Amino acid sequence: MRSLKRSGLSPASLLTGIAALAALLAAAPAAHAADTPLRDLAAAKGKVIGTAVTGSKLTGTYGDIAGAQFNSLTPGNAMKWGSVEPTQGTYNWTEADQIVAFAQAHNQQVRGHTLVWHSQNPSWLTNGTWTPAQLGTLLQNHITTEVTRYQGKLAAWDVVNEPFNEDGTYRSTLWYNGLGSDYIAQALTAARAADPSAKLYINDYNVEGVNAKSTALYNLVKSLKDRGVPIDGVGLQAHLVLGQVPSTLQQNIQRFADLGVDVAITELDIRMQLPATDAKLTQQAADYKAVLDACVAVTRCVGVTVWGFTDSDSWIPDVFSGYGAATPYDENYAPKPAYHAIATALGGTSTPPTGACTATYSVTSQWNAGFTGQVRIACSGASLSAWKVSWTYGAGQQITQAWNATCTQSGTAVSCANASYNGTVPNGGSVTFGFNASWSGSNPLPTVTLG
Ligand code: 9MR
Repeated sequence: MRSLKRSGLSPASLLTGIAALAALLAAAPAAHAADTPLRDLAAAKGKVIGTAVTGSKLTGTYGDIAGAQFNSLTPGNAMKWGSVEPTQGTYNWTEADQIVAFAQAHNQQVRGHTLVWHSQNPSWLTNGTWTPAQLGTLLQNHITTEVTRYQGKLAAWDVVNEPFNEDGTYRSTLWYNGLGSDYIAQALTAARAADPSAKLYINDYNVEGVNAKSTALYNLVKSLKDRGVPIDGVGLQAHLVLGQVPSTLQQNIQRFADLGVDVAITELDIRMQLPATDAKLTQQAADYKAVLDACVAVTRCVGVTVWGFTDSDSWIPDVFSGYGAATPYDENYAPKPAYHAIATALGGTSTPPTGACTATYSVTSQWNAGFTGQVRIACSGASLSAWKVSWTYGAGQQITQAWNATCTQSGTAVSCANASYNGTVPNGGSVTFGFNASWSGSNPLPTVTLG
């Protein structure tokens, strides 16, 4: 084994090298290695590209993609009242804190979600009998406690979630029934007092196009502004159905912008009846692009958050029986046509190298003279019956052993072909092979070519 002294590497430069490698690994896109991460494309357009996340999943490939591709995170459930105060007066901030820490470590914004809702409240709250005065105090204290905890750390809060019925009347909830529609102004005012730096939003679904519900939201925002109640933005959730992006989406975004508030697409997903076919995935890509295009076209549309980036972390199959495949990555973390459509709408140019199959190289462990690497070949909207991947190393890396593939290295050029038993990669599936190698100097990730 090469000693530090003989390698000429000081401990400090070795540490720098490891830090650089860690940065590269964190930045390694899950799509084709040459693709520009979505967050870089979005940043160049001054937009946010976000995803809802589950805190316990933020390691491994899920964590790598969440960190590398998105510049904003929304806790899918972790900040809801039922999560943070399951017993009255007893708080559990573990998952919410974890997501905020992950976001800070990855230079990401956080959207707080959500303070006032009719759903996912603790049972002590929903089962209690409260006077209007008590309800007002509970609401005020909840908002003050939670918003103060994250004061200065969040870009935005979905203060009020889903206040309207489809016909534009107020939804009958614990809050509306006890406090009348003024609960909305009370909540916004309390949130502003607790964190003057967070943008305050009202968030709802089926308000993406111009319709009775979005017009009710429009009229509410207008009257709040007229009254001087703090309101900075509206969240259009955008839980959409394949082929049904509202034709008035951009017009609707524009009318809120003209009112003087920001607009965010906060929970985008586009569900289809399973099984997913190439035609449906192509339609879905067009739908994703239409939503991104509408946001990019309006300056005050701050960005788009997807409600889970992978089909393995989506609420759709649990709620809409027979539906799914609603997010930009499949269940095996292979980017779908929708991923590439988002990239294209954000100004990217890359497309999958071979149909819709991609090869992703990663270093799974590394020590002072050696490392273990892995390549994953994943297909979505395409399939393979045999595969070959190749890459070129910088000087100093030499493969010593491979498994689940036959690899040859000549100088710096590496070529690996499938083993007899894993040449088939079905649509929606993936295969992985691994190798051990030696390295010296530095160990940057190469660009892998499939085919
Ligand atoms: O993604 C959330 C899911 O894990 C929960 O089971 C569900 C319960 O209603 O809430 C989901 O998120 C919702 C979001 O907070 C508000 N808009 C609708 C979303 C989907 O239900």
